[in-house]
Amino acid sequence: MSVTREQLLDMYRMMSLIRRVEELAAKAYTQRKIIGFCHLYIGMEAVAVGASTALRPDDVVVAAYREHGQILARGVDPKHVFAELFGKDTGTTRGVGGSMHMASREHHFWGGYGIVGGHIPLAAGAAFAAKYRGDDSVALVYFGDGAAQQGVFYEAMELAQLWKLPCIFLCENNYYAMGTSLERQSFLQDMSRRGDGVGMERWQFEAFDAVEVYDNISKAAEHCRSGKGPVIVEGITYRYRGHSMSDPAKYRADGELEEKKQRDGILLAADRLKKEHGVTDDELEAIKADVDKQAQEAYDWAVAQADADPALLYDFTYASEAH
Ligand SMILES: Cc1ncc(C[n+]2csc(CCOP(=O)(O)OP(=O)(O)O)c2C)c(N)n1
Ligand SMILES: [Mg+2]
Repeated sequence: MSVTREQLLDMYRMMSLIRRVEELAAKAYTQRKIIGFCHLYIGMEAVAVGASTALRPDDVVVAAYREHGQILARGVDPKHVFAELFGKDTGTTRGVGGSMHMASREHHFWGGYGIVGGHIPLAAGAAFAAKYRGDDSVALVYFGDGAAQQGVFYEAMELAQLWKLPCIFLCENNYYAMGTSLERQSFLQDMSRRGDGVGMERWQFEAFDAVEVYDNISKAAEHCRSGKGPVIVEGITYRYRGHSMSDPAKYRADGELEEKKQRDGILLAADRLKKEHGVTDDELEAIKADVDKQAQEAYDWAVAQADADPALLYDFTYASEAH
């Protein structure tokens, strides 16, 4: 067993927290408390939680726009995530970014970006910085199967490989890019094979079980830290909701969602905790209740915060002395 009982309990708690935060966000969106786009991470929690558990606090994470769960998994308080969603001054990006633009300097989390694939070179840049400084931190970038069709992704991989940068390219293959299924958008079904063209270490793995994700990302991080250069890994996952809040996801085959839910990351972690560590149903229920309370308190706190200051709007567009 690669993770300890305590780590697995923390992973179970974090996956449950992400799901609850996302459920509350979905509700808030329908009440127009959240404006603009909103992409939920429900169903994919095991990826961010397994990956974050395998990383060190000083490692950099770069994310796209489906990043609420990814920033929570790095330890950012749900209060600030909700505040950002509601456009409040105490949000992760002072309320001027919203759902698609959450970042935390303290947590080395640099997201999110709405241009599909456009964020991937930033991770190569962060990995370059780590190598230049001579520390052994790594950069990990999350991107989708759709982003793996973008040209800029190849350029980032090529430079990372040429300069042996400590970068983990983590493709979250959830089978869809908006409403377009993987078979309709890509000849290759295994995005890690994109690495072959630049001679990069690569592999594909199933990312439904957070422990499996932990093992694979630990291996990838070890590879990068030992100076062997970047890796590209593809985690097979699935999103339960539509692409964004405006998508009812009618393009799925009948029964597909129900089938995928059999391998729900929270259920798999609960199974492991019970079978491998003797954790009881009551203990798991208590964690769920505690998480629900934490999420609701964070939500209520955020609703009561002051709105973002419109005068800040341009401050974050260009670097300045003040920030
Ligand atoms: C350059 C660019 N092209 C198109 C879009 C519109 N768009 C937004 S998300 C998306 C799908 C991306 O799918 P994927 O990379 O698989 O990520 P997922 O949403 O599944 O997490 C598209 C085409 C965009 N935002 N940017
Ligand atoms: Mg996708």
